[in-house]
Amino acid sequence: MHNEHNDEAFLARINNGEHIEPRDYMPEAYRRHLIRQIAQHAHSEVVGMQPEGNWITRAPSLRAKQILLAKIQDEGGHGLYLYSAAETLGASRAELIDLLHQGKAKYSNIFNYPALNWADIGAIGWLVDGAAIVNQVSLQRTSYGPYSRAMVRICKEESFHQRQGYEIMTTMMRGTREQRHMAQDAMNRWWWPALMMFGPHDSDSPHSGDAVKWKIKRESNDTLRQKFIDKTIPQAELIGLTVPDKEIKLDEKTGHYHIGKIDWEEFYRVIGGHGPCNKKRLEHHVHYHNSGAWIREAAEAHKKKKNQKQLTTV
Ligand code: FAQ
Repeated sequence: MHNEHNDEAFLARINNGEHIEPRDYMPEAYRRHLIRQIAQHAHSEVVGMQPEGNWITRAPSLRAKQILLAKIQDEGGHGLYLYSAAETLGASRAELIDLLHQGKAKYSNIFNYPALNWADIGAIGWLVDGAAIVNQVSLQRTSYGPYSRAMVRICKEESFHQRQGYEIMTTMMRGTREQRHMAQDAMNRWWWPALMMFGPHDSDSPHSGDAVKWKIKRESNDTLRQKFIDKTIPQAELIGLTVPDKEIKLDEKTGHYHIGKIDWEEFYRVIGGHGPCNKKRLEHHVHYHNSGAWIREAAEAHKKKKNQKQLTTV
């Protein structure tokens, strides 16, 4: 199947704005690029349940607990849509999880930081889901059909998550001095890692060339980061939070905020496995994956039994 004619026709379809579907011709490099990105995205959703899960039993009210539980379940569901999208490219969920456990697949830098107090749950919803939405709204127009359709559904839920996070931050900023201090402390710790979620600067991003050519990425890492910055700084100011960056300046002409330097050494350290919680996150995932083996076996046995029954009744 692989020949120049196919590759040319494939690029023409991409440039024409068409979706590529699972049974369509695609270059092997396009397929591999998507599996890497979708798998990392799926792992992020699932590992991202951990810092929040830590607060279910300590949520300050029944309402807050219900909302947090629903949000965490949503994240698990997002992981499932994404593993399914990767399966349409020929990569099984078991295989992808195995790569995660071997440390060969990444997940978002952001989930290697601890959630220390209740305001962190607000900061995760507002800043982390907020950053995820900016990226994912753009990915709704990605060229691979199943990924694009998964994004449409995920974005609807993420926007609710962002609002619940902002509500927590707003409530805390209207509270006592200690609560305002907790909210500011969470802002100080999550702001920079949230900016890193968009990946390295465009000039240092090895995958961006192909991603843009194949319209997997519709906007660059820096463009999306800037969108998030421009949207989020006024939200912080509105509730009295200070953005932890002395170099922030609004360019009146362009309407964009200028920010200080991002600490890329920290980013590479964290995604290289040496962040504050990398070890804990991975060990937790491995432990619960292994202790849940019995339910996967039971589900397989049930499926087999059901199929046999159907065969005997035909
Ligand atoms: N973290 O050349 P690029 C969420 C790696 S979902 C870790 O720019 P690319 C929901 C990158 O993989 C959050 N690693 O790469 C939620 C590559 O390494 P590799 C997840 C990162 O792929 C909320 C290397 O650096 N969202 O939060 C990161 O073109 C609350 C070079 O980078 C997605 O995954 C990073 N932040 O662009 C859940 C969105 N950035 O693979 C629970 C889909 C870069 O060669 C609670 N993904 N790297 O070993 C994307 O849009 C892209 O993959 C980027 C990176 C933009 C993340």
